[in-house]
Amino acid sequence: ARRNAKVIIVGCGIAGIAAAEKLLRFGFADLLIVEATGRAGGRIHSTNFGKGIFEIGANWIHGPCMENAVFRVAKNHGLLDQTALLAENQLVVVEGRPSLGDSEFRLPGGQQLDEKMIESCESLYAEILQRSKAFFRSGEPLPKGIESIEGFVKAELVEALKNEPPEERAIKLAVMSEKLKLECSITGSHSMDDVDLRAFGEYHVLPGLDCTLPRGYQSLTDKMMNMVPLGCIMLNTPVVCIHWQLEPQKTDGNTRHYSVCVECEGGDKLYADHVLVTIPLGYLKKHHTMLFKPQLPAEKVRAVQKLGFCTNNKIFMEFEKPFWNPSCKLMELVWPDESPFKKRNEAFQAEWQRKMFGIQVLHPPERFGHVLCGWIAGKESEFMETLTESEVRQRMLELLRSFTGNPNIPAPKRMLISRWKSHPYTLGSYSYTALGSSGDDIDNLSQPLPTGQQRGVQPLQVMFAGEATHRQFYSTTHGALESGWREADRLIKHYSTSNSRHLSNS
Ligand code: 6YU
Repeated sequence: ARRNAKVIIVGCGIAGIAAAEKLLRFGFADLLIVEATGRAGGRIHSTNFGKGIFEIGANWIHGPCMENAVFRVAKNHGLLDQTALLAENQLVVVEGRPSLGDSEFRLPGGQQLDEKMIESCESLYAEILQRSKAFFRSGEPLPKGIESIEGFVKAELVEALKNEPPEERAIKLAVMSEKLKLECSITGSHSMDDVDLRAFGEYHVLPGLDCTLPRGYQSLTDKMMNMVPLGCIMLNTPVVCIHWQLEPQKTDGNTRHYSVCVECEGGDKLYADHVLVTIPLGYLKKHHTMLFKPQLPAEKVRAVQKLGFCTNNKIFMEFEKPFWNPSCKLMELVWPDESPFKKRNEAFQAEWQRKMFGIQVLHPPERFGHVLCGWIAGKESEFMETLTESEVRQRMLELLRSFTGNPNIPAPKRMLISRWKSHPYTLGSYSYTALGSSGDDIDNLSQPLPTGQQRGVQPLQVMFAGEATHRQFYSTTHGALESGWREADRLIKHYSTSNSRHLSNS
């Protein structure tokens, strides 16, 4: 087997790191990771803030069980606490909902909603979502005229709430509005109307009670990076163009022929046999026409365009002392005038904070200090990114004062705001199956180029990994990690078969 192929990995997030680490382990020593920013980890980004370590990007291991590759790697590196390692913890089924803990549902003015009513709303909502996934599993036709998750939820609500007295119905619909906002933060979409009803079931939920990494999510990518020699990484090097299908030519007096050339900002050209692209879908959407020469095949472009990529952000606020109930882990914000059936206000800029489904209490305070985190997704989240910290602080203070009914709450002493849409090399948070897309688009995105085998043409010139290329686990760290391994395996397999005769001469 030949292991002297030159491999360039574009992007040093968990997908790129996983691929590099595996390829190095299998003897591919001529390897380089080229990363646009000054750090490894990508959307896994932990930072010190106040008393603790906070996550700007990925938060939880979703479905921490032995089937979850991130769980296994974190466990092997000793990065998990005792609770996460408990066998019973790995068996809990949460159906993809992060475990935020006990919630309080509040109205403006501070009034708390009746627990029984909330329970009935929550179980109804969970049932409807469960049913929405059945279309994917069974392949049965969609209800006439309904193609999105929100469309389906609304149709089910008409039926389920038809006998409710008007007042009860109105408040339940307001709670359902909040649930749909929460769903947007989970899927990372602007509206659940943008999420495809049939494709929604494609995402595979693993068992396990979602857990965090006590030393920060980045402790995982830091550990994985320890296995990649420093000489294999170029930071602060944005790639501007990937030239593939190169004609045989001489490069720098070297007689070896390479099929791919990675052109970096500033003009540096790096030649390779294989380039693994782990760039986020948000960046591909905006830059794919300039990023590849020749351009991507039409089918790949369609997949890039059809799959969804929007924004989910967090607003951390540190306070001198807590003003919240110590048993409350999440304050869910219900606006009584909202309903999934009301037309959305397109001029949301004046009241962007309404999109925030809730405010999480970071727990325990010994680890985090007195910190709250507001979660907000979609266009309102992208608009929030354009505001100054003090504008966001002021709006958050008004929101907190209103929903606690306490006009004396002091302003947070420190803020930390994620701004994923403005991140030039991510341009959003993570992918989702947008209306009209399907798992086939995800598979298309993951297919290496050139497609098909031609004599004398180097196979696997441009390969693709990253969260958006994983059919079952897109949008997650474990999906990204597995996609990196998948592409490493593809190369390892390629060089373990007689196909290696197609490799260029060295
Ligand atoms: C998870 C979680 N989590 C919250 C928020 C975010 C994400 N995720 P990377 O981007 O890491 O790396 C690519 C690199 O490429 C990067 O370093 C770039 O700088 C570089 N690059 C780009 N352009 C370049 C160029 N031109 N040249 C060179 N380099 C270039 N995942 O498991 N648990 O709690 C969360 C969350 C706010 C932003 C998350 C979470 C997503 C993960 O962070 C993400 O998938 C991976 O880190 C991506 O790694 P990568 O290597 O692919 O790219 C039913 C149903 C619905 C389905 N969804 C349900 C699941 C919900 C997912 N949950 C997310 C929620 C949170 C809170």
